[in-house]
Amino acid sequence: VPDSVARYHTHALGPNQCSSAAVQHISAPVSTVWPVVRRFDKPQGYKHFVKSCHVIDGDGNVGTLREIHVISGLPAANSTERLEILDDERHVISFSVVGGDHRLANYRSVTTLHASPAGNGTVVVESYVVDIPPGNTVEDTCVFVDTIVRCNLQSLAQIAEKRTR
Ligand code: A8S
Repeated sequence: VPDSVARYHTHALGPNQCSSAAVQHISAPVSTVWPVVRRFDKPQGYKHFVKSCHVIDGDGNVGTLREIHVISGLPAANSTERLEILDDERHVISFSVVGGDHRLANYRSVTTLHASPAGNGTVVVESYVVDIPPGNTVEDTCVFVDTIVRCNLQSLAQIAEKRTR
């Protein structure tokens, strides 16, 4: 495991929190994937659950706040999120959930891109920490979040691979 993975994806867990990670291989270079991932103001560029996004405060640097609205059918309406890390050299982005009408309190994720050791591709690692909602189990919570994260990473792969062809 590269140092950078251990460094960014090791999370301290509170007593009522859970954490997991997903890995996605993309057949497109980091230089194609990163411009999509780094747009804190435009998560709907690859996250299909996001219907709209408005920057509430900030200029795209750390501390910027956005409000997203999600598509119907989810147990959520909107979410207020803060940009925690944006590192264009190391290809790291992280945000935390600071409010909103949903059940994922204190959600925080970190996404890192790595040039794939095999050649022209990218390996994306995304990990998260979240509070276990009252009445839910660790298992339920991880299944729900893992599903969203995996959908987002698959969609990212499709978009980046299309741009590479
Ligand atoms: C992300 C990751 C997640 C987003 C979750 C897990 C969310 O936007 C959705 C449904 C919810 O119930 C919570 O990278 C919330 O965006 C799709 C509104 C936060």
